Amino acid sequence: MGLSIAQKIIRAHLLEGEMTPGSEIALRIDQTLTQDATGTMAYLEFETMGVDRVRTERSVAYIDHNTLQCGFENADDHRYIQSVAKKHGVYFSRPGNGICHQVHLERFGIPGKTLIGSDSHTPTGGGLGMLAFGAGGMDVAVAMGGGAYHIAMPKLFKVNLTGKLSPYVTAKDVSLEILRILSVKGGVGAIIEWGGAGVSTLSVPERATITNMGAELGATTSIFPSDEVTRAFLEAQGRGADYVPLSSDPDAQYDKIIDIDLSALEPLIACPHSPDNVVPVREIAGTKVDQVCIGSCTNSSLLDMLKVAAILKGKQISPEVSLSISPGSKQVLRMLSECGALSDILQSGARVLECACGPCIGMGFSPNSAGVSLRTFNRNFEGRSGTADARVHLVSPETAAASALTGVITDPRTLGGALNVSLPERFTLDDSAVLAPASPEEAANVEVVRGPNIKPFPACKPVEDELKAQLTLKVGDNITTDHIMPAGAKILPYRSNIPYLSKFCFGVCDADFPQRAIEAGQSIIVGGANYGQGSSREHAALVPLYLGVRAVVAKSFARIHVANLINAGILPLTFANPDDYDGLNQGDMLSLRGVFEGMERGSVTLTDETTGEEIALVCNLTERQRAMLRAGGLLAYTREGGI
Ligand code: MIC
Ligand code: SF4
Repeated sequence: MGLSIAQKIIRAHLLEGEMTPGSEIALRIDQTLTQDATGTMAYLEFETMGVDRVRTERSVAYIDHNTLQCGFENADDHRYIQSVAKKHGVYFSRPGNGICHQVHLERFGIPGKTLIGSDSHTPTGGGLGMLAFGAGGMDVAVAMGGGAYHIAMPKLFKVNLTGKLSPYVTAKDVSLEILRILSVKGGVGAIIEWGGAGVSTLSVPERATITNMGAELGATTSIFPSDEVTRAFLEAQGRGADYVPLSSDPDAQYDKIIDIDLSALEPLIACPHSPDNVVPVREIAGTKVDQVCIGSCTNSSLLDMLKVAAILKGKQISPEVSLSISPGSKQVLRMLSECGALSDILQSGARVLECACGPCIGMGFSPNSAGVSLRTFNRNFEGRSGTADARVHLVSPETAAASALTGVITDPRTLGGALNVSLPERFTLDDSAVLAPASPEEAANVEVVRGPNIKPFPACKPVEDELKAQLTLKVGDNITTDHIMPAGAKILPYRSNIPYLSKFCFGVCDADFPQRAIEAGQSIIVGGANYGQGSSREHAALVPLYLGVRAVVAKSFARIHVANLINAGILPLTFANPDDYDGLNQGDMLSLRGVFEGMERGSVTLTDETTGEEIALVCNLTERQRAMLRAGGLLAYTREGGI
């Protein structure tokens, strides 16, 4: 039987396991990336492993999320990351150089290689034919130390593209279309391969927009073939030597095939508060807009920005709209400036922000009260923008720019004409903001600089055979890690200070939770379906751990979050019968007995001591995960000699 692209890359990197969907596989990892908001923790974890120098082919530490430096906290964390990277063989991308995924695509991604990153949008690299996964910081630390990355072998979905996008219909609309079809849970447990005749009509940045937003489907990762379009992109980046062709065999088998005719698509928009709440733009055209933000790792490439500049050229934005533009990288910003497009953007009245995540992670630019914000980003979760009652919509750069001009939601096709924008044959190359690590000989003299904002890591405890704990929080379906551990300008500086962060845990759902959890001592959280979707932040596991959470019972979990819970030594359990969720009430005293045997068997009974009800739970863990939970999490497990 022929192999798909993902299967070919997995086979070439398989250290353990078999490529049977659901069974655990261990993969050799060629490259890693970190960003600052998850990176501090990842490097602290790496340091505890006692490995002198990273054992990957390339590891890069980016500073892109929290670049405001409102106080010493950030600046200190950046210095820590810069020094620890230098000492241990990691390249350091300075603040201002750009968003990790955009810069990695431009400068470091290589078709056919494996990449894990402590950021859920790492699959952006799939646009270049990399097998790239988002992961928790601990998993990235282990990979930097030369350890394997363990995942359940995913199912394979294929999206068969035909036709060609019409003017003003974009790769973002393809992403929104697949979200409309599959929903935010539809990709869980699957790798999505994009193929078909339509692929050759999409440039690498367009492909990367699509693989980036595969994270919103819950997919393990997404990948495109590596073809002549890939070669041209790499050559334009001065990296033609990195090109390798990659395609699936004609008889490769997939678990699901979805057909999308690019010619039939129209501009789409995701309405509040979920990326899968998608309708055609024309259906809500005319709605007044307060703010438009263009950028983020989804839509900040040179191609995106050139289209935006072409739409804005010679026009003024509506006086009612505040428009921000964050180019994805210094390369993009420089090239916009070199070709004059930056002037077109500036004369329109737009505000140009730093090449960083910025408003996407609530680092400023929060909308006004109940404001309607149109963003070219990938997430519109409630409260993520920093304004609790904001109404955030996700759109393409074309829809965003057109709406900024008119002041109302606007289908960009009404602009008329066509945008004649193409990628250059050569990008401006300047890697001066990427600092190389010290040589192995010099590394011993590099001092790692630690600021006072770095607080000790919360103590992980081994799972016990018996657990009696209060149900301190019951939440519904599709809870995101932004609900569990919010980000934004006020608290992002504290990503290396778990005690401080804990005050904000579940703040969006129930601000009293942290206090209640502390009073309860030990607790259990109950969640609905797709618990923990969204960001890879391991803080959404470490902070509950600090607050005494010992187990989470949910209808189902998102992939990265469940791995983070296990890495932190928190027991994840699912309902054998999802209807049993209804019988559990916040405040009930719950108990689990015979946990060790239950973990081996794959099932355990939960007793609700308050109501007397017994509930069957599933405990679906691999042998390695059981060992990690018995040891008290991944770090304890690696210290005991596991990998
Ligand atoms: C996000 O988009 O939610 C983030 C911020 O990039 C996160 C990482 C983080 O929380 O630091 C992600 O996607 O993993
Ligand atoms: Fe940054 Fe937003 Fe991309 Fe996350 S989704 S990496 S916050 S730009």
